[in-house]
Amino acid sequence: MGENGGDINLRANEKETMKQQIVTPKRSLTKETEDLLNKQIVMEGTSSAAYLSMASWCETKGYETSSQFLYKHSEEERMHMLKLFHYVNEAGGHALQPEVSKIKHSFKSLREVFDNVLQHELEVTQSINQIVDHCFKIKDFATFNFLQWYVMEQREEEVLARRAVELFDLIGEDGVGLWMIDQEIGKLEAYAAKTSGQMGG
Ligand code: OFO
Repeated sequence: MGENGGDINLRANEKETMKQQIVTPKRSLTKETEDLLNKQIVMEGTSSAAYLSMASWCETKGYETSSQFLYKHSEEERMHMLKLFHYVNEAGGHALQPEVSKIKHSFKSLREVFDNVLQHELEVTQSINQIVDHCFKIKDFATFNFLQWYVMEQREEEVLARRAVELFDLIGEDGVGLWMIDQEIGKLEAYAAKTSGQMGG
């Protein structure tokens, strides 16, 4: 076949690839959206593993309340991940078990733990916002709608993490300060729920 024939074949291949990107009767997700949701699955799986590791470190250091708080949050992150699994699979895609690696096991201080939590939650919010933006642009309103739960959840998660970091400045870490901070961490969920309620969440 001549050069033109090659071009035609190339164009046919491109068309085939494009077709695969388009929603088919078997699936309501584009491949690109599926990939973005799978990346979010990695983030939620990483959150769960990172918080589990932090919980364990806190437990070994005697920060009992922070440890319980983080164990619980690790479970919640797993639930966030599973919610995505079911959504992707029910929409005709394939949710992939994430590879989670490079989890930090030790920390310089309790403050470093919560600084890391805040930093991580800000990244998760950014990632969710990018997917929401993508879904809006391609008019995938079902996924856009599904992701609103995560938008609201991130608001609460950020309030929690920010408040935790503020406690270190408010109370101070000297003397019984760290013990008090650990106690206050246990009251944060009620505070975050109240605050997001006031924000309309
Ligand atoms: Fe899943 O909200 Fe935190 O990471």
